[in-house]
Amino acid sequence: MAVYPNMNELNTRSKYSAWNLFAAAPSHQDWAPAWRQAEPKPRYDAIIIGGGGHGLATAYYLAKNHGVTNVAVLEKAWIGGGNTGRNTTIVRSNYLYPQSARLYDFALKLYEGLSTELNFNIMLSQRGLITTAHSRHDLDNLSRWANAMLFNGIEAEILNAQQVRELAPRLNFSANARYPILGGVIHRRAGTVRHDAVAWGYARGASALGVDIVQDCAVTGFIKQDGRVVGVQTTRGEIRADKVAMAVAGNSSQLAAMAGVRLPVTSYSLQAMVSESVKPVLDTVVLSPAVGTYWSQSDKGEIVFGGALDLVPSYAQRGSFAISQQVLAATAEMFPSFGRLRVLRQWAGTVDVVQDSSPIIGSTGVPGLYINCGWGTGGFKTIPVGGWTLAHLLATGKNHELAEPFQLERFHSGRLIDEAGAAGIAH
Ligand code: FAD
Ligand code: PYC
Repeated sequence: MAVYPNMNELNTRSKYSAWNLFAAAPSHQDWAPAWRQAEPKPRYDAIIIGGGGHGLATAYYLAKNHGVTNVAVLEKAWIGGGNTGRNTTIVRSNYLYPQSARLYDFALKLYEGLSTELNFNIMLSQRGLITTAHSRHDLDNLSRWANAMLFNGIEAEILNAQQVRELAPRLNFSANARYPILGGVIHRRAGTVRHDAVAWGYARGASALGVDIVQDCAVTGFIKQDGRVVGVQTTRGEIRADKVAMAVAGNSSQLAAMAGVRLPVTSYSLQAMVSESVKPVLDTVVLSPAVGTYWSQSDKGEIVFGGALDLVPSYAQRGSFAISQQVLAATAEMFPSFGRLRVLRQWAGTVDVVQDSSPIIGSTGVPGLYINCGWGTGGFKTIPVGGWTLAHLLATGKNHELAEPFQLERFHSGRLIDEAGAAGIAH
């Protein structure tokens, strides 16, 4: 029988890569590392700060789409260890406004081809997402949402209560349910993607094209010359570059402040949980805005569920008891049989929330420094498009047309894109 080492022992500096985890099992020896563990060079054409999905995808598309390969991704800990490895893996493109629909649907289309593109199974499962309605008011809101989606060319179907029941029979359809289910909307192309695989697949692809992925390398400051960012200070020394981009999610405002940029971002904890594994009991993703909770079942059989932001600005990656309690109570109410499950793990990530619930992708106003941030509770689904558009800007000096509406400048012009209504888990 395979004997696996203690997880604490594995979680040490020199053992960050997934390959090492598998290599620890006697039956999985001699695997080639999926990406090179690079040492930082003194100079690059471009530096990407943050080895989450967005940073790694940016590096991959810089190399793949634009032939820019003298690139480093600098990650303060291990790749995918931020929100990319902490999220609940839901992908969808059911947003309200045309600018968002274009951006989010391009991301979903890239996800649809990503396993082939990267030759790495990202385990995309388009099992559909049902958003439930519990009152006449909810039905009206969902109709408006579905109509906006159809108008933007995104598929959506309004369901009656019986249709919801056929798709998710374990929901609470009892006559005295506190949140009676009157219907819902299904977005059938939505689903889940294995989050680690996205980080590892992009890392592997970028590394194969020549990108240096440098873990355990925190950026601690910016080097400026005549007002222009020309490099970064790091825990492993100074590194120069013509262009520096940051994709650091929950740390965006802190890091940008080091370069003198003030962002309209507030950081909050967002938490989630998984239960013990059970046989297949939930074939779709279900989201109930009324109870602020959502559920899916992982390929391992765990029920994956989570709730709203903590609503107290914080950098603590644990989440408050009040929200945990709300999520658990909502789960027992909405799926009575899940009340008997044991919760295995609870965790949180720090998400960067922007007032209009839309991302920022573009220039920072400081020459040489570019940014991808503000995805709040919903930026896993956009990793491919975040990388694609930021790479375009770095390589060409021009905003990609999909990213044009999402500039920092919109907070001066007032052209906000308020997606709070479609954020799913509100932010
Ligand atoms: P990250 O993955 O956080 O990567 C940023 C990286 O930057 C980190 O690895 C960090 O260590 C590094 N970094 C920070 N500071 C520095 C520094 N100074 N120097 C070097 N490196 C640095 N989105 C969805 O679309 N669907 C979901 O179902 C979903 N569920 C979620 C559930 C939870 C509980 C959470 C917390 C988030 C969820 N999200 C979801 C949001 C999603 O996870 C994020 O928007 C997305 O992962 C952001 O990706 P990223 O690459 O920008 O950030
Ligand atoms: O963006 O779909 C989403 C989401 C679900 C849970 C957290 N974020």
